[in-house]
Amino acid sequence: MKLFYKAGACSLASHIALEESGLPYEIEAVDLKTKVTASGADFSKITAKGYVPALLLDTGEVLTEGPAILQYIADQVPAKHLAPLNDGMARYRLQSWLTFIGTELHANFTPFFYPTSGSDWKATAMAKLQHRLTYVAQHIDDKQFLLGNEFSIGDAYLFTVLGWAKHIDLDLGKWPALVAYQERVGARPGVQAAMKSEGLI
Ligand SMILES: N[C@@H](CCC(=O)N[C@@H](CS)C(=O)NCC(=O)O)C(=O)O
Repeated sequence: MKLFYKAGACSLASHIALEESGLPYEIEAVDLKTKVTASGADFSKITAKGYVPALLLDTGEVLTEGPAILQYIADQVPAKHLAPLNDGMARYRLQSWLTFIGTELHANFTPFFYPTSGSDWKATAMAKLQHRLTYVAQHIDDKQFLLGNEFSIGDAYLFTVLGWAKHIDLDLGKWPALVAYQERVGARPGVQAAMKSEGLI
């Protein structure tokens, strides 16, 4: 498998999942402005969506959309418990979290990363982030990880998105549970390896 990524972007979650899976994989950086990959390939031909993450499978197929990629990786290695088995409520709870992180957190960081975003949009997004992060902090308060005591792909995604707070005017210090969670997840060898490989630490 090969993961197309941009350092520190949402593709970091897939990178962490690959590390945690123990599966063999490669990575290739993408310049999202020019849509050219590190080896000089036209990224628009790999995925017409033009954004990361994109996972080139061993079959030659390309899978896009972070939550789908994360679940694909987890399902290759069920013994690693990166996602609950797809046979009951626990999996739907994970999907609920992946959707929440994607649409309520990730999407509300987006305006801060584009110079053309207006101040009204940013103010609305910041208010939503404050509200949603308070919800996450309350949920995580008595837990090690998003789903309880075991790390999952939900944590790979949440950790990645929380890492963006330092790039915008959002101090996570007001939620000690989130700061402790960030430290806990960030200390995992798989997370450290993915971050080192992207030049983030
Ligand atoms: N819906 C996509 C969104 C992916 C996304 O937002 N990717 C960003 C980086 S975090 C990107 O590549 N942006 C460049 C672009 O939109 O052209 C997913 O969940 O995978």
